Amino acid sequence: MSDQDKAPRPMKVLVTGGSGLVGRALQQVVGEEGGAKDAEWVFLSSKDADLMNPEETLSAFLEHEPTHVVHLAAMIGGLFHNMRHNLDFWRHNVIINDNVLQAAVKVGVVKVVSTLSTCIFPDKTTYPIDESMIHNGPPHETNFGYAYAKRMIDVQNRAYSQQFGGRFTAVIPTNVFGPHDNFNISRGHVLPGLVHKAYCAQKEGTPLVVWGSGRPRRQFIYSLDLARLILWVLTDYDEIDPIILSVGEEDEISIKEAAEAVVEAMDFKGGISFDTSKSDGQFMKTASNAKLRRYRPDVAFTPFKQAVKETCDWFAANYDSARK
Ligand code: NAP
Ligand code: GFB
Repeated sequence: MSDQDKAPRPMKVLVTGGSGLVGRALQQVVGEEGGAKDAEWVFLSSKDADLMNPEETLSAFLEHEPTHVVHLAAMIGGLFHNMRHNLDFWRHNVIINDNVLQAAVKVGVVKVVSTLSTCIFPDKTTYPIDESMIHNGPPHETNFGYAYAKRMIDVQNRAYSQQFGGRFTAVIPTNVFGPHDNFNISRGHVLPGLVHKAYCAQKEGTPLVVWGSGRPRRQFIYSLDLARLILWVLTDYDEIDPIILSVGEEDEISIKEAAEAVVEAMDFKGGISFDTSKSDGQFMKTASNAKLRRYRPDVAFTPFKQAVKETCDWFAANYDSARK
């Protein structure tokens, strides 16, 4: 019996990187609010398969036979981790991405949603950045390894979709934060780093040290809001071209303002100091969410201070088990 005669397989979604910040948010949203109708969900961690290994990757895909994939798995980290490991960020992500997309084709996955980042856009650019600008020039020198690896997903998506006809697309989140983040101070991102540092400074009676000048600007999206949007992309977005998933330009804040939000959420009384010997990294990467709003005029985001408070409360309640 040909494939065409077979009834379409029931929807089964395989999530790579299911144990990370975004993966755990997706698990929560699917569990509490329902995922795609009647779909079965499988969330992988590296314990299930090392996606750097092509055999283990294919074996996981053959075991689960997904119809859809949300590809979150990656080597990721904050500015300072990227600055120290550009080659590792390039190699790990290029290998993981090729293994995952190749395995998806081999088991007949009909749609893959991969993840880029707003930090992969050209450093010298006009603002706000939009989806058309990904390949218009070199990325910032602090994270070029990660940036080029992620940009190749967009190239692969076009090639796979052209050659095999599947719908391989990608989302482009801005800086994400929330429960289950990587709170490691030297390898993690700014918000979890500030939460962890404020928690320790509170216990030690020392000031909160913010790295850099505090002047750079960022847009932050709460992991649960991002998870809801990824779910929408999985079920309702049919372009191969990627889509930025971010709060609006008007919600961009400075690192100093982000630190002040953490101080308020933790009721921290120890004062803030700035270690300007540390890099500021990219000053800004203001992204437009106009394309998202064209599709989803109703889109709403958790108020930033509420999201920071929920993240701080989660960290304090899960300090012993949190990644730090
Ligand atoms: P994360 O918290 O660091 O989680 C990474 C996930 O990838 C974990 O589940 C990890 O598994 C898995 N993984 C890493 N290496 C693996 C390997 N060799 N084999 C199998 N699994 C592996 O990352 P995240 O913040 O959730 O990011 C998810 C996606 O969003 C990434 O593609 C990232 O580039 C993108 N993104 C993130 C941000 C952000 O600010 N966080 C911003 C823009 C885009 P283990 O738990 O077993 O290690
Ligand atoms: O999240 P982050 O590390 O990465 O933020 P990027 C770096 C900015 O926050 C710099 C300041 O301006 C830092 O000086 N900062 C202040 C801190 N205190 C801290 C702290 O305790 N920890 C950290 N990490 N920063 C990343 C890319 O850029 O964006 C990655 O390098 C990734 O590839 C991520 O895509 C989303 O936002 O600068």
